[in-house]
Amino acid sequence: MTSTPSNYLPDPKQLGIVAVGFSLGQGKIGVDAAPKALIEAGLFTQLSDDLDFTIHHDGKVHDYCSVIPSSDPPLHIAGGKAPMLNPRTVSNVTREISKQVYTQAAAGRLVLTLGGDHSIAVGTVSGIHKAVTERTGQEPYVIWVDAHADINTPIVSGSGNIHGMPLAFLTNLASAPKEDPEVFGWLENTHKIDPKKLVYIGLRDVDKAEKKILREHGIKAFSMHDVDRWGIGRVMDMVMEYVGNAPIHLSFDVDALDPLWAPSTGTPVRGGLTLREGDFICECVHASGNLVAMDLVEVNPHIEGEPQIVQGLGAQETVRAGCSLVRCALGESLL
Ligand SMILES: [Mn+2]
Repeated sequence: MTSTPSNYLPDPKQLGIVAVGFSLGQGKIGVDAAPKALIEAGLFTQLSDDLDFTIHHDGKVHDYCSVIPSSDPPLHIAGGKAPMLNPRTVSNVTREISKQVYTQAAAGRLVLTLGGDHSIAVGTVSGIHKAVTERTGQEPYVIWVDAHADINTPIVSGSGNIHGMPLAFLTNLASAPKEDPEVFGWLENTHKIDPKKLVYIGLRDVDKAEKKILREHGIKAFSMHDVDRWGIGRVMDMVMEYVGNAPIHLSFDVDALDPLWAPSTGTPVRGGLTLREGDFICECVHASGNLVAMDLVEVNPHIEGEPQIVQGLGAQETVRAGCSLVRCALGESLL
């Protein structure tokens, strides 16, 4: 297999992996078990043996117990619909993740983070942004592949689950709440990302307040409507044209895929991407030579999905889909 040269990595075959066993950005247990399931399905072997990566991994799935407070009551925000859930926990854990990915990216490695729920992106996006900007002088664009926009502010969030808010904090639409400035206070001292350097693909379940945010800030978004209209090929042409030659952080929520392909996830939404469309997105990002980091999140091996799915198969299929997405982003090609 010939490998694509990288525009931003000194040696594109050096891969840093951070395994994040964290689920408290949402309410369902099991998403913390994803890294173990992905590793047991052979992901690391596929990356090292088939795709020739040298893997830098500490051998652990992190649970971040040492930074999780013993008590973390819901945080009521003035004017908010629902209190933020596990606010200090998510803040502390994402701060650690930010340091972990920073260390890997500052060493010039491609960084793969295996989640965990999507709240962990507060850590991955901030840490990658800082390291890549320092190392290359260019700010990365974030390609966010997801059924949801994950850009609720704590005031408009209807659930209080922080996995629906990471992009609000990362883009500075939300900042450390005055009710407890420690919550994401650490993020105030890092770079925030420009909402113009964010592109969505796969949206189909966007809250009313989020639609307003996307419109008002001119955030680039390709919904499933666009995929239907143009096909995934043309959508990816437009995405890559928008991103230009900047470094890319791909944050892939497995719920972007239709539940037929990825049933084992906390908030499935019908009418999503096929597995091939998901793989195609990853192949296009790889082909640009600009990928510097990837997150794979929201695989929940404890959820079996729709009742018509044969017992046990849902989780297995979702894990397999996740491995496929990662391999495609990291250079696997059909021919
Ligand atoms: Mn998400």
